[in-house]
Formats: sequence, structure tokens, C-alpha cells
Amino acid sequence: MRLLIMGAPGAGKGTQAVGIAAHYGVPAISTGDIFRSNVKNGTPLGKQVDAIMKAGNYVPDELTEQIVADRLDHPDAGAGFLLDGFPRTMHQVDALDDYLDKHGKALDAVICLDVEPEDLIARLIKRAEIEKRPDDNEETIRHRMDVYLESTRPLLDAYEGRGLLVKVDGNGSVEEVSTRIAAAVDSAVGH
Ligand code: B4P
Repeated sequence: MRLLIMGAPGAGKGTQAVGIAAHYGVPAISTGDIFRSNVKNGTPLGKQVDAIMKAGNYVPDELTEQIVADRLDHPDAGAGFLLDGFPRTMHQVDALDDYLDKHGKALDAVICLDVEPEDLIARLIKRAEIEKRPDDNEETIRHRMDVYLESTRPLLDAYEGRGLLVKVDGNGSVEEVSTRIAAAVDSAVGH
């Protein structure tokens, strides 16, 4: 199973990715988590992306694409994966297509979590209080929403045009949303 999970910041991508990946027996690969762990460990990559992430901007495409390609080359991703937070730009969509074509593989479905914009902001402000992520202050959250709407939202239309988009209502409890995602993906891929 080769899946993407998409949605605005706070839609529940990272929250749902782990459970959904476990459900299908594939690794969950989050570009945001990869970058955050590099920042935390002070690696050269972490130093390169720290200020970009704090400002709520996207890490450059080529860099992100190389990291994802390297991760997808790991044996555990050979039989499938769930990508969380990638692709985020049309350039990244093209890079993923090239990677998959080269390996004779294709996506099975693109999950899109749909949540009301004001609920998204409320969730992230709540997370800011708990996790103190440096990109979770209100000004940066609103900027991330704008970047999402401009650069990433249009990708949904592209995947819908390919018949891959599986829209899921992201409102409700984490468990309710998980159940909805699994049911929607199963019915979309004919399981
Ligand atoms: P991400 O890590 O992807 O950050 P995010 O968009 O905030 O999503 P996240 O997965 O963390 O949050 P979630 O919706 O699960 O990216 C961070 C940064 O990394 C980007 O801004 C960018 O700088 C960089 N980056 C990452 N990928 C990149 C790429 N491909 N290209 C370039 N740059 C890239 O959940 C948020 C909160 O909602 C949580 O607190 C959760 O508890 C809560 N929540 C979830 N589901 C809920 C529910 N059903 N009800 C109530 N609360 C819920």
C-alpha cells in the first residue's frame, strides 16, 4: 500500500499517520518529523532548516525531495509507505512521480483530511501550550495556513484529477477519524 496523507497544518496528519500506517503494515514517513529530529540533534541539515521552519516556511524542494528519496530507498519502504507532509509543492509531486516511475511503483490513494480553518488554528494553539513547538505561535500558524493554501491546497485538485483523492472528514475524536480513514481507504482501493 502506497499512501499519502494530506491536509492543512493541524488537520491531524501526524496524529493519524502512525495508526493508519500500522493498520496497513507500512512505515509512516513524516518530513516534518525528520526535519524536527535533525534540528533537535543539531545536524548540518537541522542547522539548515531550523530558521525556515520557525518562520513557518517550506524547506527547499530539492533538499526535501532528496531526503524523501533516501528514506524511500530503505528496505522497510519497499513494500509500501505512508508519506505524511510530503509532497507539499507541485515540484515535489513531480519528484515523487519520477521516483515511483523509476522504481515501477505507483500510489494507491491520497488521503485528505478536511477540518474547518478556525478549528485548525485552535488545535495548533492548544498544541503550542503542550508541546511548545517553535512554529506553533499564532502568527506563524496563520502564515503556515497561507503557505498551505497557496502552495499545497492546489495539489489536492491534481490528485483528484488522477482519481486518487480520498476525502475524509477530520472533525471528531482521533478514534472516529481513524475509523473513517481506514473505511474510506479500504473502499477506495477495493479491499
Ligand atoms: P509538519 O510536521 O507536517 O507540521 P503540521 O503541518 O503542523 O502537521 P502535523 O502533522 O504536525 O500536525 P497534525 O495535523 O497531526 O511540518 C512542519 C514544518 O516542516 C513545515 O511548516 C515546513 O517548514 C517543514 N516541512 C515538512 N514537510 C515539508 C515538505 N514536504 N516540504 C517543505 N517543508 C516541509 O496535528 C496538529 C494538532 O491537532 C495536534 O496537537 C493534535 O493533537 C491535534 N489533533 C489532531 N487530530 C485531532 C482531532 N481529531 N481532534 C482534536 N485535535 C486533534
